[in-house]
Amino acid sequence: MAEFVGSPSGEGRRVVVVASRFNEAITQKLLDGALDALVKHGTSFADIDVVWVPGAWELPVAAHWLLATERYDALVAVGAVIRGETSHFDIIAGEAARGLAQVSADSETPVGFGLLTCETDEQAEARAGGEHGNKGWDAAVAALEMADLRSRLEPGDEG
Ligand code: INI
Repeated sequence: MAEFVGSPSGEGRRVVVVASRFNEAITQKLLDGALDALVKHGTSFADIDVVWVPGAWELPVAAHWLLATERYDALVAVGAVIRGETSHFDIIAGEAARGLAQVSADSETPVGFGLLTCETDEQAEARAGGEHGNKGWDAAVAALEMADLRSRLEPGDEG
């Protein structure tokens, strides 16, 4: 039996964080959490790019452009869709999530999912450095773990 698990080491990894500006008070905190996680796990600041888009809807296409450059080992997407503010919450949240999953699968590159989909501002605050942690941090750590797992699963690396 062989067992594989990635380690969230950022050393030598090039990572891009795509942040959506809608609900920026929240998304800035998610971005800060993601950057903090990347640097604390060994990613060099010089190897991190940050790209802003208007809203969650625009996250997938920006992710697609960025991963098509083949410059990055992982991408972290952060955003906040809050139901209280929109009747098309389900469309934006659902399509952003679906689009990011598709981009990750198409590019075979890890995409950390730091998109909050909440009922209220309070729920979003709680997940952006509040009592439920920081989902930007969590998404960045997951992306690093997956980038490492990908390296371990590459043919010829099975020991
Ligand atoms: N974008 C978000 O990221 N969060 C939201 O809560 C939101 N609301 O409420 O509408 C939102 N809308 C903007 C959308 O993502 C696009 O930027 C916009 O429709 C232009 O394409």
